[in-house]
Amino acid sequence: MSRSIVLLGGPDSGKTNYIGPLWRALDGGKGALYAAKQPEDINFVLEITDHIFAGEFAPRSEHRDARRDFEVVVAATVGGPQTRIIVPDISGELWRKAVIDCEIDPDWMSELKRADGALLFVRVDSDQDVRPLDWVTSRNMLEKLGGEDDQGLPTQVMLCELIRFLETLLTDREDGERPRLSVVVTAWDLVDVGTFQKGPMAYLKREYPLVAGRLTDLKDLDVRVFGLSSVGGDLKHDPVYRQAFLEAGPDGHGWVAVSEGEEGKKDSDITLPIAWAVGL
Ligand SMILES: Nc1nc2c(ncn2[C@@H]2O[C@H](COP(=O)(O)OP(=O)(O)O)[C@@H](O)[C@H]2O)c(=O)[nH]1
Ligand SMILES: [Mg+2]
Repeated sequence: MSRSIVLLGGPDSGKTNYIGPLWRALDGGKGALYAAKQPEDINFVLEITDHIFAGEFAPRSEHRDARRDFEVVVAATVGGPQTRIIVPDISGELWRKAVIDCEIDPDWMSELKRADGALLFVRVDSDQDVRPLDWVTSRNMLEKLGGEDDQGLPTQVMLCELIRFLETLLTDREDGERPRLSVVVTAWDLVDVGTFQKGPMAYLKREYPLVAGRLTDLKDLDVRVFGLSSVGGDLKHDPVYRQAFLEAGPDGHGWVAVSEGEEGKKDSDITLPIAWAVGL
């Protein structure tokens, strides 16, 4: 089995809190994809689901030196073609290097070159957008960007660079089609009704116009935008939702909002952004 898909996103974009519910969905096998093998680091997944089952988001990893990549093998049907889904645990420092010095970590680079599809995570209301973080605070970068006032810019610059990497590095699919990129707007449960109905692409156009423009221009990638709520609501700030979540049991709360004419519709299959990137 040679196919792989990478899942990327800056720090705090919702990757870890997707992995837990994703594993439960893949293991349950009710969605478009199921898990063809147990993940090697099943403890990592269990640590995440422990938090979520207790009605909390999994916290950010404290020990940044202990890198924890996640990998799971998925398939659509028993005995059908398998794909490795890889979520590299990329530190703020590595992001900074990639964006500022255009220097990608060799392991990460070879993963990208092997992959024929990707998911890119962007989170709604990420406080990392307004609160400086390691890959944004670099004096170097702020100087390069000019204004320190435009808080949205660093994230956009990072995302645009990432899209450029994906465009040049991802490999063509076996069927000759362009590599697929699922752009996933996470914590989609946080947006207001109007924003929800306009859909995640309209959200990107408003909040990240450079990124949205870049996505519209892409020639070498086939792009689709999804809204995602890994746990179905705001466990941190919405006690009523949290209570309902705890009472209903741990699984099946997450959903995906699909773009393109079907905005406003929730699908409970959170494997969909991966399934589309795989080519289903
Ligand atoms: N409302 C809401 N917030 C989420 C969801 N998923 C993640 N978050 C928030 O995003 C934060 C960062 O998520 P995390 O998975 O740690 O991001 P990572 O750094 O990319 O692994 C969490 O602490 C939550 O506050 C979701 O489905 N809904
Ligand atoms: Mg994480």
